[in-house]
Amino acid sequence: MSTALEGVRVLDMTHVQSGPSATQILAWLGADVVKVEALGGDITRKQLRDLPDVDSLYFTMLNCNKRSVTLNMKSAEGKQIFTDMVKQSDVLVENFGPGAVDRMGFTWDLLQELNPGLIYASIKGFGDGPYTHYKAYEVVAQAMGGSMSTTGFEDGPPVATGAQIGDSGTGIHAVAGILAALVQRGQTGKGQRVTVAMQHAVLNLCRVKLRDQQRLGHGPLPEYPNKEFGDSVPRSGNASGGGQPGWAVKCAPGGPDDYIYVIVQPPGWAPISELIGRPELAEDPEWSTPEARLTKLDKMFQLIEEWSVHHSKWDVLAALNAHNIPCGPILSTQELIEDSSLADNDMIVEVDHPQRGSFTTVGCPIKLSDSPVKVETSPLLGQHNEDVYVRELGINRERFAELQKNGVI
Ligand code: CAO
Repeated sequence: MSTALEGVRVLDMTHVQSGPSATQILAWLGADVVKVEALGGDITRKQLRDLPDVDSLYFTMLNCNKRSVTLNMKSAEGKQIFTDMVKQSDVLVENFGPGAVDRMGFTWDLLQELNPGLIYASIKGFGDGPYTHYKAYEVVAQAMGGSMSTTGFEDGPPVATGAQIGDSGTGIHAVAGILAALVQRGQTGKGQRVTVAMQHAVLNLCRVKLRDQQRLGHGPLPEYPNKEFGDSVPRSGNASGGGQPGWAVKCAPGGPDDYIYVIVQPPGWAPISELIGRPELAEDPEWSTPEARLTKLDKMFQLIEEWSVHHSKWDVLAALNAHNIPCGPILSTQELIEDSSLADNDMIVEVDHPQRGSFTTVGCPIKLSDSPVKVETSPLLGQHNEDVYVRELGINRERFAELQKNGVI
């Protein structure tokens, strides 16, 4: 079967997480992704290693289905080879520190001249302005995009979220931009520049918090558990903050992830009252309407917890779902990696790796009926030098050996 991005060639100059997460998705959608690495390789190959002398899971889990070539972009011959590769590519993606590709000598003007159809995507920490030249990592973007100030409890410090919204969240935004540019190129024949800033992507994901910032101008936010409000949206713990109240309540036997997140929609209150052994609350005007409950959400969830604490999160999940009540047990990483339904959905996948044996990774969450994804290993450093340089670029074997000897590849 063909794949959605068959025939699309991506020059992948990404490293660490944000960029690699984007190009991995492109590879899963069928693009031929050639990762161009400095001779020492993407720094993450050696970071957080769990086994000696083999590519780390940090690298293998973000670089599946790609090919790897090494190329010294600071050498004259390296630049020439890169020029030839640009001419044969549809998309160039990079996430170096600001200005790095320009300093290599490849400005957008030059890249367009070399290949007018090229789509050139960059991920940076920030847009134009006072922070343009600043580097950024995941939690920097969470800090400056609105996530940290709104995450955590009101009496504690700002908190980083485990979901990598700054890196992989930005990567997904970059994929959307690249795909849109490919579609537009189909109409115009022209490539274009795609830029995504991590701060902007996180802000986009924090959109509803800016909704609440503006609502705050008209008074306190009643669906927040907070009693006092200042000038900004406060950290609101586990409150959903949305139209339907929710909270994480404790379950048996009381371990760190023995909680379930419960949402109380209006029709859910009667069955919940029944389940928690307080059927009279379904009719009690003090409790029976969403407006009545809104003033005492903490007490409402306390009542639910007095029941849930005697049952496992799995039993509570079944009991609540029997009444169509939205809820979600808090799943630990161990529970997730062992979850057979995720494996059945190809979301937890075993991949053979030439050095590691096999490793477990997270599969592709985007399912296309006519473009199936087979997750394949990340490449070893420079594994595809010969494929790309000799067979595809037509460099003869003698020059190939010279390039190796001279530290160009
Ligand atoms: N050949 C020769 N040199 C190469 C090369 C190659 N193939 N590939 C990269 N390099 C060089 C670059 O030219 C650059 O050198 P100069 O600074 O001399 O121009 C250098 O390697 C890379 O610089 P960097 O600033 O990207 O790397 P860093 O480790 O100092 O910073 C990071 C890392 C992530 C902070 C920075 O890349 C960044 O801000 N990126 C944009 C935002 C981003 O994506 N952050 C998310 C990272 S994931 O958490």
